[in-house]
Amino acid sequence: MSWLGHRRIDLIECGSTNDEAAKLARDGAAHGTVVIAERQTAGRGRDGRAWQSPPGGLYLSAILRPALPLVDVPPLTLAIGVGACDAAREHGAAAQLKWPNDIYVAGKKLAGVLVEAQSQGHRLESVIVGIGVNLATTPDLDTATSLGNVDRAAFTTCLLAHVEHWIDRYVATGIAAIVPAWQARMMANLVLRAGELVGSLVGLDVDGALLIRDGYGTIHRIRSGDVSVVH
Ligand code: BT5
Repeated sequence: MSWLGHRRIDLIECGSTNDEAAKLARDGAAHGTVVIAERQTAGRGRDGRAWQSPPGGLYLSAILRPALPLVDVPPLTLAIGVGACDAAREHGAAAQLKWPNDIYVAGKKLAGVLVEAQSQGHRLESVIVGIGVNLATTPDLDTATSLGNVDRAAFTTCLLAHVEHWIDRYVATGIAAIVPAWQARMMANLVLRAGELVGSLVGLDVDGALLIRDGYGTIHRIRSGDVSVVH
């Protein structure tokens, strides 16, 4: 039984589908509700960055109400990346995951994922999963690429099916099934910075912690805190 997108709200334009979905979630919208816009005027990335959202792309946000404690939300974003990567591959792109959650093709960014949790104290109210994918239009950025002329409706259905599959696996089995799937799709040779530490991405530990190898060959486990991509 598919549940992701059982209720769909299609908009011509909005500021950010994540904001629209958050409003709907506050008003009680059900688990699996999806908001899609043809263009966004204030599309957001992480940490206040902008997401270029010209007509022709896919801008989608899903409301999830998973029975998970708040601490289990960050690994959920890895599962969503795996699903988005698979949808792009099914449409012919040699897509890979760039840590933490970007979808890259031949060194350029095809899609991004923005996950935002809404909570009351320690209780998780909802998770808003925002996914932006460049389809017919490539944004005016040297670093961006697009999937090209795919059928937008068919791609949307495919994306929702893959993302649903990986959310279900995560909720059913925890991080165990996600780590190997994520690693199998990840971009290697990435240099990351975590505080004072600069080193290459090794992958994920069995519990989802990030593994970074420093210049002396020592592997460090990073559980939380700010990690950025150097190149
Ligand atoms: C992301 O942020 O990659 C998350 C993007 C999520 C967008 C979706 S669209 C639906 C939903 N509603 C929203 O308002 N957001 C979500 P981040 O990792 O911070 O990457 C942002 C960076 O990607 C920017 O600073 C640019 O360098 C680059 N960028 C901006 N627009 C792009 C685009 N359309 N394609 C490729 N790269 C882009």
